[in-house]
Amino acid sequence: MSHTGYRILHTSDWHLGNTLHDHSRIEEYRSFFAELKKIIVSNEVDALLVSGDIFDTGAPSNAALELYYSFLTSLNGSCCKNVVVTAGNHDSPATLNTSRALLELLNVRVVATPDAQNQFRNEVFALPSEDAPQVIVCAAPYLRDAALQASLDNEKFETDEQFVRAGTKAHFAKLQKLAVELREKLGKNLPIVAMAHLYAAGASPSENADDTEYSIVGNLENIGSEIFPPVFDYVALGHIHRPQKVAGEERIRYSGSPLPMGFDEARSRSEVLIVDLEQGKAPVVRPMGLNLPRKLVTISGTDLSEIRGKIAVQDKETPGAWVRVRFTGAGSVGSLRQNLADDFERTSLELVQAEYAARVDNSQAALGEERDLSEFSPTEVFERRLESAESKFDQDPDLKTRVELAFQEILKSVQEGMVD
Ligand SMILES: [Mn+2]
Repeated sequence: MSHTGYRILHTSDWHLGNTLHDHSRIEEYRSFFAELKKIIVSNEVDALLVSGDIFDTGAPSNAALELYYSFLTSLNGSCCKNVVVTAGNHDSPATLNTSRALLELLNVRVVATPDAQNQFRNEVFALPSEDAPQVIVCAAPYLRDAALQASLDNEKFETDEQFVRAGTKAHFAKLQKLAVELREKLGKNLPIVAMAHLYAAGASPSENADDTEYSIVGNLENIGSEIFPPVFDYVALGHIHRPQKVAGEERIRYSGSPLPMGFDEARSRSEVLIVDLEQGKAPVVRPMGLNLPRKLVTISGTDLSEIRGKIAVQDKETPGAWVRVRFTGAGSVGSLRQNLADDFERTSLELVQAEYAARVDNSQAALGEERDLSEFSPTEVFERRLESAESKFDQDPDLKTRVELAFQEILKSVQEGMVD
């Protein structure tokens, strides 16, 4: 599909390395990347923009890193001559920066750390190059306190919320100024695209009533969409996992995450966005649907026989699905996992999570000792052990983080050993 102007593909929130209750999702990611490559090539996309949360954790597994590098390398020599990757709140800037110089050789630009010393000039550049510019990009990573503080030139605010709002606004005002200066220098009326990883006011995190930890994280306050005035022809947002426009504006969009990050985010489709940018014209946005390689399904019932009946039906409707069982009745029937093991054995479904709704709804009760060990994930068990050893970390708070990272690393290598 040939085109005039410049064609970008906007995606975000890959969360590579994500596991669902200790089930590896590597196969789903392989399928996503194969589909993404196909969309890029068949639509002759010029540049790929990934707006944060590349990895699920700051210490991604080797398998997650391998997926990332293999995919980026596979674009070399294709129509997609440029890639821009920004850090999200889940990413460790240091981790992304380890390969920044190397990826630069493949025309992959990694923006993980706002460079306050240099007035954030590392976030503003022309694509595909300054010699033959087609678009100007303001690529802001997730803004932590230091970057917000520097953007505000150390002005003080009463509340965290005011600080985050004002800091974010000041940051994009600085980027806008740099972009307009660059546009004047290049002497062309180039479109300007912003990338950001934040929670914009008017966006809804999830289709479900229960928001997951992935939807609203950290010190994210609602950022008003007015921080993106029309000088930004398109705003490629990350952070919210459900694709949507912000404040009804065609040009301000969340692409959403390609995979649902848990049963509360289960959905029938995901998407990436193709955006055509041309001087003096409004951008044209086309959502491209993605096939979800594996369905996530919740089966709930007030007793075991109701749940058993639904398992048989679900097996016909969504073969191969991963299942969360929610027991919504009163009282307890002991370990749901053990009770239902034979039933799942007879199907193509996989029981990933089993829970008592009453205990989840009352998280204090969920911490009671009635739960069977099999209902805990290895991470939950380890976290409990750490809690009981809390006093040992008093001297060195970093030690706890290092121990947690080391545990995740060991866990991932064990899990991936089982998959591959
Ligand atoms: Mn995310």
